Amino acid sequence: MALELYERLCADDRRPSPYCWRARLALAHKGLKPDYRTVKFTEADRVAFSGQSKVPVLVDGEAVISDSWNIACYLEDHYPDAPSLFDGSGGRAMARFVNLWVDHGLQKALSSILAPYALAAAHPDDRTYYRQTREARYGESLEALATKRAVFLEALNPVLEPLRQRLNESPFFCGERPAYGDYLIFAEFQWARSVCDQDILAAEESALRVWRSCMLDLFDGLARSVTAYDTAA
Ligand SMILES: N[C@@H](CCC(=O)N[C@@H](CS)C(=O)NCC(=O)O)C(=O)O
Repeated sequence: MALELYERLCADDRRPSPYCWRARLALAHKGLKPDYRTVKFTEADRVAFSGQSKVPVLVDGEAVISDSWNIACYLEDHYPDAPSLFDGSGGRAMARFVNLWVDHGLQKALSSILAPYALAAAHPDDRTYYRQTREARYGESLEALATKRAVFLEALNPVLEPLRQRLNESPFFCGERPAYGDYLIFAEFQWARSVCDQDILAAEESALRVWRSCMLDLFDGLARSVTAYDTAA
């Protein structure tokens, strides 16, 4: 049956959306290879069949699933014989917590740094939309936001501390092998390397860089295979 993942398309065929990377990696973990359908920001009508306007959207035969968390749960529940994303109900609850922490913590800290870069990485057809929506969100111009990069980088530092400490305990956040918690966190750094020509982890001497490199190697280098600035990460 047809398996299709609708995901964000940016300039130079970039696929930066962290939400879409969550779904890409969850599918790969389950050994599933979808056909990718690309959607620009200004083409929300292309996913209107899902009853909402955002990506990712997964189509699996008759089933249509939007929202990255719903997609992960759908894959876990409908492909139980493939490797588990959560490792049980306690693991699912913990992954949900990581999901919420990433959305409200790590992603917020990164987005102030990345938004100005993401404007240049947006598809040319989407740049006006991106500027208008993001400047409304931040309450200032993207150029004004960019002047505060050093302040935002300093604010990111303590947010990364639990990640550094956890990775001193095991090679992956989820233990000896990667699982959905790793994908949730990695997707943010994949976003960063897709839009920003300056490595967000350049100053890191911790296991975080080693982990990112391992994540880039997963699934025959799935995350390495797309257009990104930081090809050496
Ligand atoms: N909670 C959703 C969020 C999805 C989301 O925000 N996707 C972005 C990907 S770029 C989007 O479609 N944004 C539309 C917009 O900003 O207009 C999820 O986890 O999938």
